[in-house]
Amino acid sequence: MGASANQLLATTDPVIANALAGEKQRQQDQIELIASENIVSKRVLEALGHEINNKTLEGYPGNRFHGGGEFVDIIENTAIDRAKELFGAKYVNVQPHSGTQANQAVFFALLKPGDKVLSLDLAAGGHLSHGAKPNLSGRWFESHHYLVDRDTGLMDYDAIADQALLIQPKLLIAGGSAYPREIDCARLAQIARSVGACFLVDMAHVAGLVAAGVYPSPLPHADLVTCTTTKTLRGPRGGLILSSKDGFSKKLQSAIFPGVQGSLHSNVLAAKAVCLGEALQPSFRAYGRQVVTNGRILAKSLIDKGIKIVSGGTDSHMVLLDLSPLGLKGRDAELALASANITCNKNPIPFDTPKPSDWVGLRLGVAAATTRGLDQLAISVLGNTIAELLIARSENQLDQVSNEHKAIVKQICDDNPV
Ligand code: DSN
Repeated sequence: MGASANQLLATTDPVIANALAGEKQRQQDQIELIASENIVSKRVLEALGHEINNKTLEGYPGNRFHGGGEFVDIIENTAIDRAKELFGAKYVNVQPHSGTQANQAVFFALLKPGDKVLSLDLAAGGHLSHGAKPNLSGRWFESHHYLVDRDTGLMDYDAIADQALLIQPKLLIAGGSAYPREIDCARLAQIARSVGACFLVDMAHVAGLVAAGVYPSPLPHADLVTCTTTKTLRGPRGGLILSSKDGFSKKLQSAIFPGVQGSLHSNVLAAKAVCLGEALQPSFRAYGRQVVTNGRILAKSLIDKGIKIVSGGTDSHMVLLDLSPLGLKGRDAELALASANITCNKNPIPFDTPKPSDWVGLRLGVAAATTRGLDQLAISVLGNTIAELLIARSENQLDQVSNEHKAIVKQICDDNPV
């Protein structure tokens, strides 16, 4: 029997082997609450680590620029068919290397430099690739952003309609990285139509919940939908473009290749096909239901302990904490949770300062924790633990509690192995 990949690295490249082993152990020992992360199956990992990685191909199935693509063609066509079935799409491109590149391709297909884009403000939960100033999308296009209601933290559709009328964007974008609530895509589609804009929904964070039928699908309303396969969809790092409308496929095919990408990533395509196949199984619907339940339980357990939650709750896997009543910054809160082996990230909240070190938000997500088996009870224990760590940090009492809380987290990790 030949040596496994890990054994080979252990003898030939111990620096990398040790870092990989350390990361694997870290994933077992820490509760992962970064909302964009998940734990993929061994089948997805098998596809990612397969020799198909060695294959270079440009173009699309049946029309490649290199020979020897017959097996990748099977894989790419299967991934497309599965994504169509899962999301009820007419058009799917599975080649984007990331969600950002999927969005870039949409910009490239639909807009000219200088055209106007209207999207959710970054601090209100939008994404860099939706026209944020430091991103190519914000440098090359005239980007405008809508906010959320200052009191409720919810999207204000009347205000968006007024802003769209004033700005007359060519592209209206919904979705992002930190908006925990359902989005009324039917209303946004109507707003887009009223000003002659195309409507793009970036469902990166909620794609798995849409697939599981526990979050409303944007497909019937949006002209185009992009997502990653990484987050709640529980697949490899990469993106998808989907549409249930006619008329975009030709432009989008050439926008991805040769527009913004060269050769495809054959192993990632195989892993996407595997994850999409898994998402079609009944067990994935059960997973999605548990994610949404766990998100609500996490929000409730924090609120019960007096922690302020942006928008007062969640409809998804994600909970956004407003730490300002505790006098804490997101980075301090991130470190406080890290002291008990809980991993998360500082985040801006609506109307927050642009300076990351001063952000007063903390974003938590339960997609990965749910995959490793945490149920309502474990999530509620975790919620109480998080609240106590934050309160202790705000009262400079963290040293007194973090050992006790580390033990609670260890028990949860031991009970739910990765
Ligand atoms: N957009 C980033 C996030 O949500 O964490 C990475 O995918």
